[in-house]
Amino acid sequence: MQRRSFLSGAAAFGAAGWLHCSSGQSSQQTEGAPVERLSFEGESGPYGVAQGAGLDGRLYTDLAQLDADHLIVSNDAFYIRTRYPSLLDPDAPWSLRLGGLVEQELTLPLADVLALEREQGVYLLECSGNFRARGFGLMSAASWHGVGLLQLLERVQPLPRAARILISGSDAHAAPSSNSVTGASWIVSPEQLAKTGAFLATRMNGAPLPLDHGYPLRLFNPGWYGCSCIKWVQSLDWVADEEPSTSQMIEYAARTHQIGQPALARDYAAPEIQQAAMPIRVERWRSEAGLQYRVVGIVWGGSQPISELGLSFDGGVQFESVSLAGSVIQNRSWSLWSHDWVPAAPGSYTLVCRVQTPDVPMRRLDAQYYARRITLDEV
Ligand SMILES: Nc1nc2c(c(=O)[nH]1)N[C@H]1C(S)=C(S)[C@@H](COP(=O)(O)O)O[C@H]1N2
Ligand SMILES: [Mo]
Repeated sequence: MQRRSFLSGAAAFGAAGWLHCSSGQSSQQTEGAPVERLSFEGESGPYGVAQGAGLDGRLYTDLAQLDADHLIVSNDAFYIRTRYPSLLDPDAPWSLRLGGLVEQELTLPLADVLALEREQGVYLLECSGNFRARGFGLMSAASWHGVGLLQLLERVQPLPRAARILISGSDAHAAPSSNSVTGASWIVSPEQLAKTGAFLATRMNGAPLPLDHGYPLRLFNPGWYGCSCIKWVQSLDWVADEEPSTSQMIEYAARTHQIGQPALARDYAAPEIQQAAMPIRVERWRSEAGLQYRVVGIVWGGSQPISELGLSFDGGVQFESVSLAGSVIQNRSWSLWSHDWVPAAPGSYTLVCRVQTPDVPMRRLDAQYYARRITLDEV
């Protein structure tokens, strides 16, 4: 296989709606080899279009469009789970109340919070209910501005019984939902805050938070599932150690892999995204040398850099090694990988990934949660 010609021209799918974040040099033109993108079975959009309202509002991101020049999703294409509550008024004044078990409650006007914002970096967000039928499109990455939660909490004096922090957002939707519980709040411990570096996001890709993404303030817990990242945040309350889990925590207990439904917030495990990986597209290239296939994928989650991935085409019986060759240097966002594939025959293939590094927790890879299926009519 002629690897070099095969790997040039990587920007074939560079698309509107994605932020171009390279130095501007690389792979703008695709010469020669026409390339097709094969679709995964049982998956369909529409992608990139906001649909529905309130708690049932969604936008699925088209992950197949990711490439080295488009690793940040623009605000318009970023996935949505729950749209802007219809009973909120974006023009009304907003404030953040710091209260609960404190010596004296404090209300900060939005401007005082915004005055503290700073760049936080690029982080990925994934819905714990991400699912195959919509191409696992409930996942995106953006660059964020915000204010550290610990920094805000310094403004009030907790009482001795105060042990945890309840972060509450609005869910003022006119229409109820048949699939979701109304009420959006999450409880974290100060230790968890220190570990994740949680912040109240104020900007997404440099712009003020879009309405659907939590305007004007949304919680961001780096490394945790999206369900914990409360939008339209109105208050931070110190609460006691016996504080019950919130309705949002209970609703997402199974999806965040809790044991049962922990009644108390202190028994609720941090909803961490463990090491994950999946293919995002299969490319078929036609050249003089014949047909060539390339699998492009992502790795994300986890808490330690990994250097090698296993990719299986037979549902996890045999694995080919995919070197990540220094490309994965952090776990905050996703990283791209690619693998030249020489299928033996036409037919159906089930693609699954695993991580070879011992002792790396990867619950969803173990369960083949992100398996994707493709049929080749020719090789
Ligand atoms: N107030 C509020 N915050 C919320 C939700 C919600 O329904 N209401 N949904 C959560 C879920 S399940 C996810 S996955 C993320 C989605 O954030 P996004 O729409 O900005 O991508 O928001 C979280 N924050
Ligand atoms: Mo979610």
